[in-house]
Amino acid sequence: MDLLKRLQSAADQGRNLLLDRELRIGITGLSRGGKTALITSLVNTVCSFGDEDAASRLSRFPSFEKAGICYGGLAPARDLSVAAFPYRNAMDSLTSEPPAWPEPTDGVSEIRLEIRYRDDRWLRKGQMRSLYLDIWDYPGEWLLDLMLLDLSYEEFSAAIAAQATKVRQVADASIWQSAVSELDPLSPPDERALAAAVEAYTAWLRACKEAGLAMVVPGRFVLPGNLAGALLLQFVPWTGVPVSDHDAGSLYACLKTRYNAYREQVVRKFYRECFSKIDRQIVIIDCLQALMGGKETFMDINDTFQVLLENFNYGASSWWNRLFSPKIDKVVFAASKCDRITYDEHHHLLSLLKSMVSLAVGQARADGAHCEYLVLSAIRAANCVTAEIRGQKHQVLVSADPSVKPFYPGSVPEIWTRENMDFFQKYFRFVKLPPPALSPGQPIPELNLDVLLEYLIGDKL
Ligand SMILES: Nc1nc2c(ncn2[C@@H]2O[C@H](COP(=O)(O)OP(=O)(O)O)[C@@H](O)[C@H]2O)c(=O)[nH]1
Ligand SMILES: [Mg+2]
Repeated sequence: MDLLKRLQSAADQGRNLLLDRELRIGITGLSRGGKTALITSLVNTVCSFGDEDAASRLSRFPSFEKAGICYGGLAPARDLSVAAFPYRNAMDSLTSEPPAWPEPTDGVSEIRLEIRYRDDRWLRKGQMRSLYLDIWDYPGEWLLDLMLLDLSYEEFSAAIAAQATKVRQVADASIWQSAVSELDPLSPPDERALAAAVEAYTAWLRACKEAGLAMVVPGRFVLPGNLAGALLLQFVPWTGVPVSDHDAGSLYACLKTRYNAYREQVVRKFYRECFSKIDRQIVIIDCLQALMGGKETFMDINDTFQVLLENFNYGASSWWNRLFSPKIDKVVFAASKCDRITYDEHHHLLSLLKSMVSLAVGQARADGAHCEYLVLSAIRAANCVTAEIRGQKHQVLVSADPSVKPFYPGSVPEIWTRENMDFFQKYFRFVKLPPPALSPGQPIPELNLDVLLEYLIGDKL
C-alpha cells in the first residue's frame, strides 16, 4: 500500500512537470535587498486569491479573472531536504505590536504554493486545474560563487589579489595579506596560524560587503549557512611568494585541496541542486542603496557586469551562461522598496534600474531569456499623497508611524553615473520606516505585485 502511494506520488510529480503545471521561481538579490519581504508578500497575496475583492485589488493582473482563479494557498513542501521559508514567522513579526520587519534569513529556503483556476480547454471545459509555484530564496552572495567553477586555485588567488588592490581605499587587505605571507607554504599546515589568516580574510570580505561591493567571494565565508565551522571554509587565497613545487602534505597542497573541495562540494552542489532547476528568476536590486555606496561601489558594480560579460565570451561553460541557464525563460529585474520615493519618481527609478543592468540584460537576451523590469514595494511602509505647500501641489510620503512627519525624500537620477551618485548622496533623504501596522487577516499593502504576477505566471494560466 505504502509503495503504491509512493509510486502514485512520484507519478503525480512527473505529470505536474509534464503538463506545465509547475513553475520554479528563484528570488535572487544581495543581502538586505528585500527578498524575504517580497516572498512574504507574494505568499500573502496568493493566499488571498480566494477573497471576494481579490480581482479588484489585482487590477493589473488581468489573467487572474481571465483564467478564473478561485483559490490560492500553501501546498506541502516538495523537497523535504530544503529548509521551509519561514512565512508564519514573518507574518507574526508583521502583525506583532508594534509591527516589526521579518527577521533576516540567510541560506536557501523554499515554499510551495497552489493556485486553482478554471480549465478552458474544450474537452475539459469547466474542470479545475492547479498551478504549483515553488519559490526559492537564496542569497545573491552564493550566486557570485558560480564564477569559481571556472577558476583554478591559482586563478582564484590572482583574482582576489587584483580585487584587493582595486578596492584598497574602502577595505584594507594588508592585515590578511601579511597573515598569509607569514604562513610557510611548504611545511605541514599550522591550523592555528591558518585559522587566524582565515579570520582576517573573512573580516576583509565583510568590510567589502559593508562598503556595498558586490564581488565578495567565496560567498560562504560571510554567509556560511549550515557550513559554519567546516574545514571546507578553512582556506585563503595565496598571495605570498609564488609556489611552484610542493609536497602532498604541505600547507599549499592543503589550501588547494580545500579550495577545490569548496568549489566542487559547495558551489557545484548548489548549482546542481538548486540553481539549475529554476524556470524563472526575479533579480531584486535595491537601487537606492546602491546609489548610497561610494566610488568603489560604483566601479565594483560596473566591474561585476564586466566580469560577467568577459565570462560570457568563453562560451557554454561560463558561469554567466549558467546564471541564465537555458531553462530560465524569463528574468524579472525589480527595483525594490519603491515606497521610499514619491510616485512621480517611479519612472526615474525604472530607468535607473535599466541603466544599471543594461549590459547584463543584453547577455540574458542573447541566451534566449525574456527580460522584464519593474519597480515594486513588497511591504509598503509609506503612502504617497499630494499636499499643498505654499500654494503649490507636491507629492509627499506619509509613514504609518505618526512620529514621522510627512516628507519629500528627493529625486532619483535616471541613469547610473558617478556624478548622479554624488548628487543623490548629497540631497536624498533616507528615512528608516517601520513596517505598516497590520491586523490579522488584512492583506499586506504593497505596490505593483499584481504587475509582477502577470509577468511571472500570466502565460501559464
Ligand atoms: N520601505 C520598505 N522597506 C523594505 C521593503 N522591503 C524590505 N524593506 C527593508 O529592507 C530590509 C531587508 O529586507 P529583507 O526582505 O529582509 O532582505 P533580504 O536580505 O534580501 O531577504 C527590511 O528589514 C526592511 O527594513 C519595502 O517594500 N519597503
Ligand atoms: Mg532574506
